[in-house]
Amino acid sequence: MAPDGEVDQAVVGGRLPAGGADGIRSGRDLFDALVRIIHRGRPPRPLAIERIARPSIERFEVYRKRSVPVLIDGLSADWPARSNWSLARLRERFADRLISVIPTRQGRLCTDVDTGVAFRAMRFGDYLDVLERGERPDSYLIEPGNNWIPELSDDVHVPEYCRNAAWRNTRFWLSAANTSAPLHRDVAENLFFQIVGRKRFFLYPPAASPWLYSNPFRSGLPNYSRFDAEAPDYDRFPLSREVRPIEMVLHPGDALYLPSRWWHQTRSLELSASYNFWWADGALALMVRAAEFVKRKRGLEIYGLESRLPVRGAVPQ
Ligand SMILES: O=C(O)CCC(=O)C(=O)O
Repeated sequence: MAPDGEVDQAVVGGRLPAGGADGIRSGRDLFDALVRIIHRGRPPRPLAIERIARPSIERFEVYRKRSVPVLIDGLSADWPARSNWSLARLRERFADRLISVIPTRQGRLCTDVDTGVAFRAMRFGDYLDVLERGERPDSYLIEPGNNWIPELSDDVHVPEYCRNAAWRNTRFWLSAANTSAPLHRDVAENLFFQIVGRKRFFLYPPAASPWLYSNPFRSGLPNYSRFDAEAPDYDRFPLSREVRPIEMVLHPGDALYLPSRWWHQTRSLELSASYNFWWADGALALMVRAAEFVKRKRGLEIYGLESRLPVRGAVPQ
């Protein structure tokens, strides 16, 4: 709901759309408008992403402390996942397991601004059938790595950068070509590994948030944006024209360090398998736990997501 027009006029200062369907509709929009004013309406500058070979912990910490994403070569070179995650091998090992998926529409993750995302359980073999036919399932396999198919964690090595983190979580992502996840951000640090196929990422720094039309704080998806970086609608979201995304394509073997709160939108360009580690220490770990607590209280999806699904890793009879 748009608050009264006075607010609109007070904060516009030439930077905000005057009303309109996606002008100031919530407290969040008002908050973002104030932050834009504090930044004198200047969005963050574009950044070039470096590619480096396996850094020492000390070198990695330089990027982490500055909240700068970086592409890292060679981190998964010795992972069994690199040979184990063909469709045929996955079928051999896990066809009868249950997996968790989020429904998709035309390859795009289904989200609901009121209720968040809804996971479903299905038999892994049925999901693989569709992928093996070269078709796109009507869902995206997004699997909490250590829960449903715990053996997946034997195929990866926990990176040394997050091995001793106070809070850690993982996910396995398997999708057909042209499956996409909308623009969103997470509180935790993220090291994202592309194992099979190529995946495109659009990234924006946290400082771009006031230009990205976040959902309201109290929505089911407070960490998601209403803006689509792949198909920008600048009539509805004129401010987003001022922030250009960083676009990159991850290839098998690439790892992307995605710092806490960086916005990201993804699309698998071909059949794709990925794995990521989220982690947090110190105050960030407290924030992650607080966010999980609030989401759990509200019945929304959380990183671990197990609470919503009926059975864990069960073999259907
Ligand atoms: O791989 C994807 O499609 C989404 C990845 C993602 O959102 C994440 O790692 O936080």
